[in-house]
Amino acid sequence: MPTCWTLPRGIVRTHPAGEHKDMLRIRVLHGPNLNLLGTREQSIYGTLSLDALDSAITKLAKELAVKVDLRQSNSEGELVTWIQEARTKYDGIIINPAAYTHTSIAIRDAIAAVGLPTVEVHLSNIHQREEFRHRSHIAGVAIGQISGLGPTGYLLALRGLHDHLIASQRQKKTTAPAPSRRTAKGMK
Ligand code: CA2
Repeated sequence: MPTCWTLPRGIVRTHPAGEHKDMLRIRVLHGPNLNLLGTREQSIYGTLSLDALDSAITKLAKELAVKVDLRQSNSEGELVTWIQEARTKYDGIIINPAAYTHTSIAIRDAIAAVGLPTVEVHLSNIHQREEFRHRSHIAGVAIGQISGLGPTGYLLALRGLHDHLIASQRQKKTTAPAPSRRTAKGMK
C-alpha cells in the first residue's frame, strides 16, 4: 500500500516525496552470485561492486524520472516471485538472470506470464564464452538483450526500456478511442 496522508487544505498525497503518480516504474533483478561482483573474477565481471552498480542505476533513474526497485537473489524461486509481483506494481523489468539464463524455464515462463517489457542484461559477452552460455532461455521473451558491455549494459537497458515504455504510452494515447459526445459533455 502506498503511503497516504493529508496535507493542509485537504490535499491528499499518495506518493512519497520525489515520486509522482505517472512515474515509470522498473524492477531490476540480479541473479545468483552477482552479489560477489567486484570481489572475484574481476577479469570477466570487472571491479565494480553490486552496491556501486546499483548506485549508478539509481542515479540514472533519477535523471530519467523513473522509479527503480533493485534486488538480488541466489534463488530461482525468489526471482520468479519477484517477477510475478511486478505485474501489478511495475511497468517493466531489467534482469540479469546470471546462470539461470541458460537453465531456467521457470524464469522464462514467469516473464512471459506477466507480459511486462523485459530487457536481459549480461556483463560479459555470453556469445564469446563457453558453448553452454550461448543459449538463453530468456532472450525469446525479452524485448532485447545487452551482453558484453559491463555495467554500462544496465544503463543502456534502463534508457532503452524507458524509451520503449514512453513510446508505448504515447501509442496507447493516440490509438485510444475518442470519448463519445455524451461522455465528453460530462453527461452520465
Ligand atoms: O555476464 C553475465 O552477466 C552473466 O550473466 C554472469 C553469470 C554467468 O553465469 C552468465 O553466463 C553471464 C555469473 C554471475 C557470477 O557473478 C560473479 C561475480 C563475481 C565473482 C564471481 C561470480
